[in-house]
Parts: sequence; structure tokens; C-alpha cells
Amino acid sequence: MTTSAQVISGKVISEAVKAELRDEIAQVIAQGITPGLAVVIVGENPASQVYVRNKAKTCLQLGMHSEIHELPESTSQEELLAKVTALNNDANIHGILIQLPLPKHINESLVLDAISPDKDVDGFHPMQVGNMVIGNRSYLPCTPAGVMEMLKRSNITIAGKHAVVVGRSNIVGKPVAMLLLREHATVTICHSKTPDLGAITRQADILVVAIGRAEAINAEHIKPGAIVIDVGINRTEDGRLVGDVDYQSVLEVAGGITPVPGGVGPMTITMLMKNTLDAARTIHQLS
Ligand code: BQF
Repeated sequence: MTTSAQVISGKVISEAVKAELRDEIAQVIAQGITPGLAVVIVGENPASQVYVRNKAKTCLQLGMHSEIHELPESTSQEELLAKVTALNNDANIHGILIQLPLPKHINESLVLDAISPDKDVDGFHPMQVGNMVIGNRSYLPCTPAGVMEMLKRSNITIAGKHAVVVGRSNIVGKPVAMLLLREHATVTICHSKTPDLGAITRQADILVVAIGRAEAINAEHIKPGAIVIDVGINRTEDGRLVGDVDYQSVLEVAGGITPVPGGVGPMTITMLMKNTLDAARTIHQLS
């Protein structure tokens, strides 16, 4: 008989979180403030366009205000900075998100750092990052926050566990490692220069994979019973969406696994909504 991992559905968990947010947003609206998110997209990357629409749609579902600012690929850095300044000063906007990636002629960190930290709902500003690392209050980056919320709502113990993070990006790998550490895991970060990846991942009680390579992690990388969180979203040649984890093979070995689609992705969007609500409450000093 083969055993099968518990499927950790981000779709199901995010619906529960969104139901709570909807009530909280209604309470803020009753106090005269409608939380508002502005998403800025530069150029016409089709994946980015899908993500941006998804964010706007979710705002509307929860009763929040949302704006999409579409700028042409040819937008200069100065023009984009001027857009950020205008949104920083816009009283109807509580969260500002610059959809990544930006065109190559634009200095990404220069633009992200121009977002007022109190509207930085992606949590990418160095001030947010610093506060997160120290353990101060901050807006947590949405994907790492979504991963932590999934673990928490699935009653997975983190303290004392060996958590292995594969990938070291500023958007996912590094911050998720920091949040796992904050919850008292022993944390190892692996990356493309790690010589024997499997030797490390096989020690993981909790394995978070964010490398951006389709189905690169398989059953041989997994300790039996481990919790596997797949952050990857890759499109195969035949048009399917797959994660960084070979789902079918890992399902047989792991104790829990997140699917793609319907895993971390929906949680990312939901945590963005939470950050936007929190930003509105903070800016207007509501409870
Ligand atoms: C799902 C993103 C890489 C680079 C930039 C739901 C999303 C995705 C999948 C989504 C992502 C990934 C987003 C699912 C936003 C997550 O059902 O599995 C939602 O919209 N995401 C982004 O804005 O920028 C990215 C991944």
C-alpha cells in the first residue's frame, strides 16, 4: 500500500482568511475609510497582466477600492518615480504595489525604495525588511506571509523543526527563512551553488522550495513525512502550470504538500489584501 500526503490547499485556506478580511474591511468602511490598493504595471508581460487583474478582482470581492495603473514599456525611470510620488500623496490609496519584473532600463530598487514605507504592502522597502529581521512590526512580504499562514492554519508545528529553504531571493527565499527562524525553526538556506542539495533537503521536516525551475525537486529529495511547500509557478511547453516540485512523486513520500495551482499563489494574493487593510487602519489610526 502506498501512503499519500495531506494536500495543503491554499485555495481553501485563502477562502477562510478572505471571509475574515471581508468582515474586517466592512468594519473599516463603516468608520468612513475604504481601503485602497494601487497596482502599477509597466509594459505588457502576459503573466504580470494576469497577476495584476487577479489582485484588482480580489480587492473588489472584499469591498476594497482598487486601481490599476498601466504604463507603457517605454516609461522612463523619472516618469515611474513621479507616479509613485503621486500615489504616495493620494489619500484614497493605502497600498502601493509595483508589479515585478520591471523593464530592464528601470532601476528596480530605486523605484521600490521610493514607495512610502507606510504604503509598502509588498514589504520590500529596506525599512520593512529591517523591521522584519529584528522582529518589529512590519508589513510582511506577501508570499512568505502566505506560506507562514498556511503552516499555521494547517496546525503544523514549526518550533524545533529543521526547515530547509531552497532559493535565496529577496522576495521569497530570504524572508521566508527569516520568518521560519522567528517561529523557532532551525533554518538552512540552499541555493544553486549548494553542492549536494538532496543531502540537505532530506534532513528537512519542513521544505520550502522557491527556485523557479519546473519539477526540480522530486521524491528523492524528501524525508518521509516532511511538509513540502512549493512556491514555484512554471508553465510547461504543453501549457500546464507546475511547481518547482514534482507533485505526483513527492505526494507518495511527504506528510503534506501544497499543490500548484491552488497552493501558495492564492495565499500570496490574500496576504496582499491583509496588508492593504492593515495599511488603511495604520494610516487612519483605526483599531
Ligand atoms: C494559483 C508571481 C512569479 C513572479 C512574479 C493564484 C497567483 C498565482 C497562482 C498570483 C506571482 C505568483 C504573483 C495562483 C501573484 C502568485 O491559483 O495557484 C494566484 O496571482 N500570484 C505576482 O504578482 O508576481 C509574480 C510569481
